[in-house]
Amino acid sequence: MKCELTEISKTGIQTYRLENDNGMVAEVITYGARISKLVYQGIDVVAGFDDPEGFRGDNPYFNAVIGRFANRIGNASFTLNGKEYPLYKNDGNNHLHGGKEGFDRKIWKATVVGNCSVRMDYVSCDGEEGYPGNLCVSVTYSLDNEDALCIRYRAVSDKDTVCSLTNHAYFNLSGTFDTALHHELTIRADQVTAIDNELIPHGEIVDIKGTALDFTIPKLIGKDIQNDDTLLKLGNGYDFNYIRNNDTEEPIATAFCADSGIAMDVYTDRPCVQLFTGNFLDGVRGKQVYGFRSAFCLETQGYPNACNVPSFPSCVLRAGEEFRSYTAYLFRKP
Ligand code: FUC
Repeated sequence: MKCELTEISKTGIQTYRLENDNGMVAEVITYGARISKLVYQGIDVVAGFDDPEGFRGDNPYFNAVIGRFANRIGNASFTLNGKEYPLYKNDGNNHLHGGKEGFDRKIWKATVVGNCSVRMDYVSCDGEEGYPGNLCVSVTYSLDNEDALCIRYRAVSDKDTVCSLTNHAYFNLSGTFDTALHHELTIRADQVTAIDNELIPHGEIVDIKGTALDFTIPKLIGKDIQNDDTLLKLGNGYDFNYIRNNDTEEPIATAFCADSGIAMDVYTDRPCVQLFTGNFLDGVRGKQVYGFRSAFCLETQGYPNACNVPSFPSCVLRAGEEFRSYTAYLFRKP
């Protein structure tokens, strides 16, 4: 097992390379604390760029840490302790994935913290993107010999704030990023948060058993994606927050690609996962060309827009308390 600094780009982005005893490799860069490469049995399963500088260009959050608040906040504002906090509107009238310059666009400070672990630290200042409180965030990537990439999130604020962190990895388990539609997917969730026509969850929770959104029984992503289900039309494909049924011992989701024989289990202690089927990908050129629906994302998260919906579990992080969560992507050949 090893973890080492392998490259410093022309603007100073550092690349850390983690390799386990089976030869599985994860590369993580300090720009956005992103996964730049994830190679399992010779197949790189994440989208990205060979040159870390490539991530600075136009791409929809490729494999980055998302914060301070993952997914959307309706109307780009929330009220906490009686005070209203206006946020940056970077998605129509709404706030998406942390704002104009979210955690995905920051340079993080890297420290090797184990024989196959690197920790990335970032301090988000009071008022950054409109959020209250100085928030110290650390995200630790570890690769183990079970072929799992584990991400541990920690954050502490000096004022009450809101916090929900995720990683926005774009996966394709086949080796080519031609299409994501041929992956068989399981999501252990009977419900999603309903959305309005700006994709904002407003509080309603819908039962999806037996509908086109249902992945409780393994199903190809492409099977029902053209269905005229109202929510699917709104999302222009899958772009939904699934609320887990199961406890955290079992994966919240599993993806499988018959072409490569690779399966990926997603373990997390978060209550939800956003399935996004690359509906906004439009031919970004990187290691490969990433076209419409060529990759899928399983973004573990708290309830989107929770800061505006009292019936959702709270996303408030009190001053001095620690936000902690983890997500692990386990790779195997069944
Ligand atoms: C996902 C989606 C959003 C957004 C982004 C790029 O998180 O929920 O709709 O487009 O990815």
